[in-house]
Amino acid sequence: MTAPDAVLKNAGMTLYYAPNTCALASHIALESVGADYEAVRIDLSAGEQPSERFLNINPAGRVPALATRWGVLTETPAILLFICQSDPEHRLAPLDDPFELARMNAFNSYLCSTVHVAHAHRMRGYRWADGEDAVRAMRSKVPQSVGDCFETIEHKLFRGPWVLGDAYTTSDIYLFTIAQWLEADGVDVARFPKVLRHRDRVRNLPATERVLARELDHA
Ligand SMILES: N[C@@H](CCC(=O)N[C@@H](CS)C(=O)NCC(=O)O)C(=O)O
Repeated sequence: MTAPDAVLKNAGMTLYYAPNTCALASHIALESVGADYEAVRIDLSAGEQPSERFLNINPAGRVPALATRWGVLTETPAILLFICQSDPEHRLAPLDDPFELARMNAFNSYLCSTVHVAHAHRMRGYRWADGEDAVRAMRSKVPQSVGDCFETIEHKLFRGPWVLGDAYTTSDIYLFTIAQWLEADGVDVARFPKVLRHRDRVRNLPATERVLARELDHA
């Protein structure tokens, strides 16, 4: 692979995304470092996501997928780490501190493997259980299970002013992305003042504003 600082210049990457999904985190991270990329919308609602064309890009049939000259990357924490290691100048990760970098990955893994999965029980319960009652029971648990995750974030994981403390990292971008779903998940957001203030701050950053406008425009 090429030297890190050359990776995202003239990289000609393609981000496959859908609006209002976890792909927003990768989209904002690419925009934040000024990467050379094209954003291609996958229409999940029209069923394009499991199509032959998309399954050739990501056999798991999910967004985000980032096509690079070395191959396709999937899984938000991996894409985020690739972006910040490829562009160390923008300092979206504590790259020179192994422990802090591991903390960033721990937080991002928590969002990916615990919070996101709890949220997915609202729309995709049929993946874990059969029968309408079971799926309904999964859906009705979401306000509590997602709310419990955000209790942990609000009171135990979030340091302030940013997730890891003084430095703005990919964990902030990713938390912003997942926190967008709170209201639709039926969670009482008033319980999480730190998360809400953080969500507003990230939303007002120029890279976030540009990406949200683009995703809305393509929707
Ligand atoms: N663990 C994956 C999850 C990817 C994922 O589930 N993406 C959702 C959008 S938020 C998706 O593509 N859903 C379509 C589906 O599940 O069929 C990641 O963090 O990137």
